[in-house]
Amino acid sequence: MDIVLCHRTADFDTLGAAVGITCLSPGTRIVLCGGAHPTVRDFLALYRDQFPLIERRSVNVKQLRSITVVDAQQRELFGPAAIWLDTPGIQIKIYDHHLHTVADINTEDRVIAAVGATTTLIVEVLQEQAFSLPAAVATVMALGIHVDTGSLTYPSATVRDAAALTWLMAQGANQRAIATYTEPGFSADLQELLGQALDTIQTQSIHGYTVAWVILQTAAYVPALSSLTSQLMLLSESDCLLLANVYGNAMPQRLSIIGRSRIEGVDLNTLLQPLGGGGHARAAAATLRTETPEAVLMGLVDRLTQQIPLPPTAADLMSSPVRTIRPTTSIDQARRILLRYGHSGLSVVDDHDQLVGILSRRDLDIALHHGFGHAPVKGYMTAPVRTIHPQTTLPEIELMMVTYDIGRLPVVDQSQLVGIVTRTDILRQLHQLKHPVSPAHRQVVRTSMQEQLRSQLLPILQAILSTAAAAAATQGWQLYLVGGAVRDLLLANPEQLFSVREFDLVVDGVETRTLEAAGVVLATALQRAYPEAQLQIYGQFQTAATHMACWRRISRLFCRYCHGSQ
Ligand SMILES: [Mn+2]
Repeated sequence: MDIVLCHRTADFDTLGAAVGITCLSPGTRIVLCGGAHPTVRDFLALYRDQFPLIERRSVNVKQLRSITVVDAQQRELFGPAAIWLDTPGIQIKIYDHHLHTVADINTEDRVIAAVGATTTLIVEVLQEQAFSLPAAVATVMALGIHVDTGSLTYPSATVRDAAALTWLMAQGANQRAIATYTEPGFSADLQELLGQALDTIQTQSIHGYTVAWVILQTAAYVPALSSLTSQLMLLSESDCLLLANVYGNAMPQRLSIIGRSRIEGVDLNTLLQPLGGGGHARAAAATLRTETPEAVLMGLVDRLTQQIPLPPTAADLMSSPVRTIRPTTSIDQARRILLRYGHSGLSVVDDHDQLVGILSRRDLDIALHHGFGHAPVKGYMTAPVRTIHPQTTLPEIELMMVTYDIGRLPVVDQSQLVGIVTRTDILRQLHQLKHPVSPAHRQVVRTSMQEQLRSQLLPILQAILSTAAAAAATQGWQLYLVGGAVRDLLLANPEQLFSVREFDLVVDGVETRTLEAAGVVLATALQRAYPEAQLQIYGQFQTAATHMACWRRISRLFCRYCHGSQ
């Protein structure tokens, strides 16, 4: 006899995977090892006859030939059926997608992969062997993938899960049944518990993330508490939630803990493993006996808050220096600058470099629409301006952008404008976070390299750059380091001082007209500072190069004047 075991409190993934196994090897019977999730129970009340289920007590252990285990690899999750795994000479095979649990079932035959649902692994075998499935089978397997991947929205969902769902749809999975069982209503009991949880939930803000916890006392074990946990997390707008349920009268008390998190860097599996629980980084659970449930929960909250990484701050995310204009700049000039540099807005500063307003593309459009191209921007800019501090965290910045619908937040330090964080900076960061990386390798996507230049560039080269930058500043120009030197600096070993053989510098300013011969002007200024350098001027391109001897090697500096695109 061949059997496939569904873990305790069977969910759709373990059931869907088990049903798939019975198609792969006909004659295999399914054993539910200890109850089922209420929604699965409701589903089976109608669909039971479509699948070859067998009661645990009807299994003739002496005739057992093979056991397939799906969606778990720990013996205790199979309740009393676990002893069957010790039957001498029995073939055991495991299919699972929990990568970080400690397996204690003795077999070499394992298919373990980082997919959103175990069912996906079985679908891939069925698809490869060109099976065609009855609609009820396709439906329960699709439910397994939908429920375990949040209909492909959880970070654990993969392309393989999506492909498996596509195939199951083609096999006739019933969309109406899927809709019914993926979003089940809350029972009266759960509704009451949810109310109680919302009244007593506690929250704490850690580095801008909301961490929440709640403890619920009930007379008996509550099934489907995991769906209540997900719902509670949504309603309380928390980023991480630990729900504890103390139940029964026996001493020590039974405590079950369910965790949900959407904070990158938090690993609930690691958090709950010492208590004998586990699961995934973002969803895990544990059940234990304890005399001090509150102390256990508070201990977990404590360790959880220590796991929360420091999020990137404005100082990490901002672009600097900021392109600024004066309140007296005309709307037409501002429009030209925006067009030329592809910015979505400009910071307006007064003569003391104090930020006095922001001119967004929207403000500009309004002014132009009314024919006020010649008017100064001060009449159309947004003021006062909401600003942030270099230490403002990513979650706080995101919240401000969403709450006030603003796309650019100037970063102000001691009343000086030091940078700007735009929607693009935030998206770049959030997008990076979508691809899981280990905390050790995670790094902020930096848009400013000034700090790196200051700390790593060879002092003599820094001095040359500073001289060129100062000369540019006196003309009201901005100077950019471009080309190979930037690439080399990005790739440089942060532990070592960095040297380059040549720099490419681009000069640019608001008024194209004043930029005439800028390369020549700057090269001349450099030559004044370094009289030993030779100056060559290439008239045609208004490019100048100074050849100068410095620090035992020849550093060639090319100052290129770059025409604007208009
Ligand atoms: Mn699963």
